[in-house]
Amino acid sequence: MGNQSIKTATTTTFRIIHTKMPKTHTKCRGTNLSYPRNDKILRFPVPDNKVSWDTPYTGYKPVDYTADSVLSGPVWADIDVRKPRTPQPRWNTVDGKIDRQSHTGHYVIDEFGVPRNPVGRTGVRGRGCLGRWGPNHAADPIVTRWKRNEKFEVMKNTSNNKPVLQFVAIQRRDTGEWAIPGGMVDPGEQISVTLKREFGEEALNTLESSKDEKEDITRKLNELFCRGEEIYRGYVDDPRNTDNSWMETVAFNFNDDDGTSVGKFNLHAGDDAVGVKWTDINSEIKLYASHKNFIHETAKRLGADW
Ligand code: RP5
Repeated sequence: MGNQSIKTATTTTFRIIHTKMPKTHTKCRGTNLSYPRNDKILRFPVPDNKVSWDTPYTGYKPVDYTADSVLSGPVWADIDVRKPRTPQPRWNTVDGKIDRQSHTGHYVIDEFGVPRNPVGRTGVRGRGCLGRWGPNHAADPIVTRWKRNEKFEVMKNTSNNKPVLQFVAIQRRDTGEWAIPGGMVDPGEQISVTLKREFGEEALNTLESSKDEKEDITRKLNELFCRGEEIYRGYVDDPRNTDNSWMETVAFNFNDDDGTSVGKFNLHAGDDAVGVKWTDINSEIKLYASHKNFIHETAKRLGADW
């Protein structure tokens, strides 16, 4: 599919660019790798050449694991559809308000009657700590500004003369890793709304702001977020992924080009974030899941140093 523009109900205009499926995943498989938030659960080893479902892997015995927090039946989770006489979700479509479509295309339903990870084996069956069977949809706001000195001049990398870009990174409470302040798309929610909500909650702590502060933040966010550039749409190499549940995202870049809007905000970590900062972008950064790829793509698009 080529590039196209969409208009949402909030008249936000985004340029959409479609991206390809990753060839493999690395953060959700490994030897001696325990599952996030439960070090008693060890992933069954999946070497590079056994990731693909097309390659036979005799003796592949992934552990079947779904966290108690998911099995207890919160609103954000599906029921265990593998139990007999359980109503089946409508896979590969919008099922009521739940979007069960994958950005990667049509996914396969496996021999246990549940979706099969489109990238390949992970060494864990079940849902792990993800709520949905199949794709779990998220949205990632990549908010950027140019790095400036005291005179407000854009700073450059002296070795290649390219301007240095910064983005708002949050530190995740669960793994301690730095990440884009993304979050899950609520059922029926527009991505443009998720992007603003998650950025406000995690990077500006709007959940604890006063009414006046919230109004000011909302106005500035509306101005910046009304023009976004789609960077990525698809599978996320997330450490929580399993053979039957995986993360997908739509990542948008919002660049405060002249540094006069969000570039001047006081950042405050909130919700699931324990830290927040403007972070210099370069090839050395280490980030959660496949977020480094999205940041690299953003730097390329804006002609920034990498
Ligand atoms: C990642 O998990 C997505 O890219 C997004 O940043 C994040 C959403 O999950 P939570 O932060 O809500 O746990 O895969």
